[in-house]
Amino acid sequence: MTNDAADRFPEGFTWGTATAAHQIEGGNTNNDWWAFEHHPTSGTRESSGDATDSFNRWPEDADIVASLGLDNYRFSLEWSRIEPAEGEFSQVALDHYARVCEGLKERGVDPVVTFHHFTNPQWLAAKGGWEEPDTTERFAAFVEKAAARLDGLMTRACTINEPNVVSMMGYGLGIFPPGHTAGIPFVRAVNANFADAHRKAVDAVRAAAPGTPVGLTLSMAEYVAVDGGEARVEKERALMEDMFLDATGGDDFIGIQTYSRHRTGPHGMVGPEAGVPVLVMGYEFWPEALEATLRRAWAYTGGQVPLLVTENGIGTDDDAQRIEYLQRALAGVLRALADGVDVRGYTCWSLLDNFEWAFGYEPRFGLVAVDRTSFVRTPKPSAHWLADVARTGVLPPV
Ligand code: GCO
Repeated sequence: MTNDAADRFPEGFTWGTATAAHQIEGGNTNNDWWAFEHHPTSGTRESSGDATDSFNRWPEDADIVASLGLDNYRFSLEWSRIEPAEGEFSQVALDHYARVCEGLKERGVDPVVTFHHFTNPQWLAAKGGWEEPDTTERFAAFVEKAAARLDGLMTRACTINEPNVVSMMGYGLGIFPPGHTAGIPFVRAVNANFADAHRKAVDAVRAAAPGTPVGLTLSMAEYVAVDGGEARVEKERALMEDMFLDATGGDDFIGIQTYSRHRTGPHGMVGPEAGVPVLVMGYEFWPEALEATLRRAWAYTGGQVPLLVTENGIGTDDDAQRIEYLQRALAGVLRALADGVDVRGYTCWSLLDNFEWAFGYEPRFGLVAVDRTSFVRTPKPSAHWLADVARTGVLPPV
């Protein structure tokens, strides 16, 4: 680690903020998450319901991103709206997302489109979901269709969001759909399907929307070996990260998504360290994890593919803590840049307080608060703080 990092981001470094369809649109009743939320034993705290009503209010969201002067907005397509039954595509849904892209561009904001962000159409789940190798073909067909409609409108395409989280949470721990606790070999098999689907999706984007930069967005953590946990760390990372990093060769970027660190002993995760604040998500307040994961992704892949931070942020009701988190995380990005890690941009999770999956609406990751009844949006001080950094390219001292 060097101590002489500049306080300024390089020319062309991009700034954005992110959301995902199911977390903000509302009324996504035709996907597996909706079914899971409403299943009495799933453990999900509440229904996504109307979410932030962004299916209707996306112009307001786009106005906010533009008013903050951010370069781009990353959002996701809801597969169950676009392909409500297998092979049956909704022109209205495709046109909707095309309008979102156009609306962003009219406001000077680059659309960054994620094709899969956790949710699956219920028909796909009924056919076996991601444990079924044929799902990779079905996904590629959807990607090709959607990419063709959005050709020329997307600035970047992200194939699959955090496939490692979907497989571990859904097939290992049972807290995401389909709610299985099937064991590590099963998780590995699902991972392999996701890695294969990513490759097929890259090909589909390149065929249908040539020239659109495309990559995977991967959840990473700073793994710390505790009490002789080194071998265990290697095993966990191989399953959670390396299987996917191995599938990124030839991509245009790798999307790095980091929130905290994992302390791992010889038998598995050991939880937070005494004295380190623990967030509502149950993990440590540890903004330096971003620097660690950027360095690891870069070293592991041999610097072959540029990196983009496609998610980083914090669920908290204390917005001053959010600013501290962002500031320290961004200081880590500057240190990594100073050491030659090719990081092209930073995307904050999230634009809005939204539906945080099994946790419901309690964790608030937004730069912008959303009233749960009126849907009124109110930017927080952290939104203006990030806007200033993006505008000036200068990080105030930590
Ligand atoms: C994630 C996600 C988001 C979460 C965020 C905060 O990719 O895990 O992309 O959906 O809301 O990470 O936990």
